[in-house]
Amino acid sequence: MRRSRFAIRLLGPVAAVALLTACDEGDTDTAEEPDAGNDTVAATVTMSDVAFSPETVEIAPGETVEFVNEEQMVHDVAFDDGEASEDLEEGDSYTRTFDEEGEFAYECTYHPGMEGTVIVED
Ligand SMILES: [Cu+2]
Repeated sequence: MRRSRFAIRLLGPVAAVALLTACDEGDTDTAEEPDAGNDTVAATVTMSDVAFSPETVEIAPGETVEFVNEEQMVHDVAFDDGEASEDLEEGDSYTRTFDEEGEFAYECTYHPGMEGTVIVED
């Protein structure tokens, strides 16, 4: 009786470690996925300290912006026009190519006040 209880207690931590290991492998796989298309990235926006940096980027029509999450906190990139990334974990990136001129505001839906703008003009 005592032995089987001891065995059950041991299984808890082992299962937790197995789960963590599985998550790590998942992250690695996601990071190795190729970016959508092979458009040239004209600007990179990083996510760290619960902020987009730089908050405003200016590009020309047809250029691509890359958003990279550099911290251990899930963020996303949700544009006012409806375009949005998946949830981005540390090391994940999202790219969007802008063909039209205009100002494209976006935010992280998880963190109020975490927002930025992409300005597209010739
Ligand atoms: Cu966020």
